[in-house]
Amino acid sequence: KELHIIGVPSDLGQGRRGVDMGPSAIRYAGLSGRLEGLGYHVRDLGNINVPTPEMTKAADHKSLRYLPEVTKVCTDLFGMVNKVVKDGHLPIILGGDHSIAIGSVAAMANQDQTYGVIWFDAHGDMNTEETTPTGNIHGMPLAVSLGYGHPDLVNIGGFQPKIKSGNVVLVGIRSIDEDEAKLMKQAGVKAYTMAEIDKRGMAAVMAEAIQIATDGTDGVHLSLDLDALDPTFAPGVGTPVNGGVTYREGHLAMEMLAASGAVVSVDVVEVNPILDKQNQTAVMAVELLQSLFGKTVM
Ligand code: DIR
Ligand code: MN
Ligand code: MN
Ligand code: MN
Repeated sequence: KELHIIGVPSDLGQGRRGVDMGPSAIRYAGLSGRLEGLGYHVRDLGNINVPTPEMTKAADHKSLRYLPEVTKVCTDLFGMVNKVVKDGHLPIILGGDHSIAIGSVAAMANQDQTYGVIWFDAHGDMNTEETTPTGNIHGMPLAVSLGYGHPDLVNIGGFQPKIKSGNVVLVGIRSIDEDEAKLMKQAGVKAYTMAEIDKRGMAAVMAEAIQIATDGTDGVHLSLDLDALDPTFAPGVGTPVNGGVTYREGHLAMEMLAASGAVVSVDVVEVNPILDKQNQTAVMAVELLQSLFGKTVM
């Protein structure tokens, strides 16, 4: 299996500039070479074309900012990831903000096989137009994938919902909006908070998460928001939240996913080099991907 990298330099789903430079920062941190070092054939397909916020003069929707642009970007990404998977390769999608996962999850859901989803995040990403406190679509992609939200987003790819809540797991959450929590409960998404990771340990939590995401499915899509990690290790994200996943907990989670052999596609999102120190968040992302793709001590 070849690893195919797709960059999505979008900051349309986020309030702050800079996360559009995530794909460059992650490439600069040596992603392709590190994965080749593990014995993979790696192909970088370049970036999807994404408009900048400054290009859009149209009246913006307050509770769904840049809706037409995000819809277009996610539809393009859907097409590209769809082709990579149909050709038998494993897509690694570099964000950009987390709104792009609407496109990648849609593409995985469009295959003959079924996939579970493990969503690493400080946030729930379960807001809708009705619940969002910010209007930023990067706070909505999990809800959209489950069929909740604006029809333009929910229907990308021409079908919905993309995933069943019974095979979806959130890991690392510690910042959930009030009305977002209601939808999470209603949707029945399994969510592992940081408190639960503290109490039970990452190993126990990940063993359960992998069990849920692989139960009756043919593989797992990992959506990795770098803000799941503690800002000590990943300061270069748009919405850092203290009390996150540590360096070793993050690697343990990736190592357990590697051992499961279940991961078939990955998003790496929310890296913002402008807010970073010495590109350490992109370096962290690359190191986590090395563990995810099988790097071990010996
Ligand atoms: C917040 C922040 N819940 C929102 N979400 C973020 O805007 O909906 N997701 N940062 O990654
Ligand atoms: Mn997110
Ligand atoms: Mn987040
Ligand atoms: Mn986000």
